[in-house]
Amino acid sequence: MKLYSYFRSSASFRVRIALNLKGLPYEYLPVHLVKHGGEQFSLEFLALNPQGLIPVLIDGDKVLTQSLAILEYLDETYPEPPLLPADALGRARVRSIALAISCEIHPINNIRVLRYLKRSFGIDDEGRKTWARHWSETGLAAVEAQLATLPATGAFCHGDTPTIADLCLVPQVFNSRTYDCDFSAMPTIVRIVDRCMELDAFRRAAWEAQPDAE
Ligand SMILES: N[C@@H](CCC(=O)N[C@@H](CS)C(=O)NCC(=O)O)C(=O)O
Repeated sequence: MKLYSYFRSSASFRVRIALNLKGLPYEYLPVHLVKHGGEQFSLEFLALNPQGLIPVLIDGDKVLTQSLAILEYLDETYPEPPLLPADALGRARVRSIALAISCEIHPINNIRVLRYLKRSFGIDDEGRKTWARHWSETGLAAVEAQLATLPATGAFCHGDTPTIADLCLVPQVFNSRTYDCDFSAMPTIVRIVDRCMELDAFRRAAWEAQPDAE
C-alpha cells in the first residue's frame, strides 16, 4: 500500500494509526501542503484526488480518498483488530465522536480555510490562530462533555480498545495544541490521548516520527 501524507496532516495521521494498528506496511509518499503554494494542487496530485486533499491511500489498483472512508475500508478489508464496536449503538456512538471532530472542528481550521481568511480578509497570523483556537475549544468541549458523561467511555473513547473515535481525537489534539488551546476543562480528552500515546501504533504515526517531519 502507498499513503500520500504530510507529517502534520491530521486526516493522514488518522490513517497512519489505523495502518499501524492493523500491522499493514505501507510506503509513505510525502505531499508538502505549504511549499510551492501546496503540492496538493499539482496536476499530478489532482489527477489522483480532484479534491486536492490528503490522505490518499493506494491499495493495489484502488485509489481511496477521505480519511473516514479509508478507515472504514481498512476495517472491513483487514478486520483485525476491529476499529468499530460489534454493536450498532456502539458504532453509532464511535462515529458520532469521530464526526464531531472530522466534520465540526477539522474542516474549519484546514489550511485552505486559514489561507482564505488571510488572502481575502487580511486576517493576520494571530487572528487566524484565534479563529482556530475558538473552533477547536468549542468543538472539543462538546466532545469532552460527550465522553465524560457516557458510561461507555473507558480507557479509550469507547471501551478499552482504540476505535475510529480515538484515531480522530489524537490528531485533532496535536493540531489544537499548536493553537494553544486550553485543555484544563477537558480531563477526559487529556487522559484518553495520554493513554493512546502509550501505544506504539499511535507513536509511530505521530508528527515527529514521519519521514517528512520538519
Ligand atoms: N475530510 C477530509 C479532509 C482532508 C483534509 O482536509 N486534508 C488536509 C490535511 S489534514 C489537506 O489536505 N489540506 C490541504 C488544503 O487545505 O489545501 C478527510 O478526512 O480526508
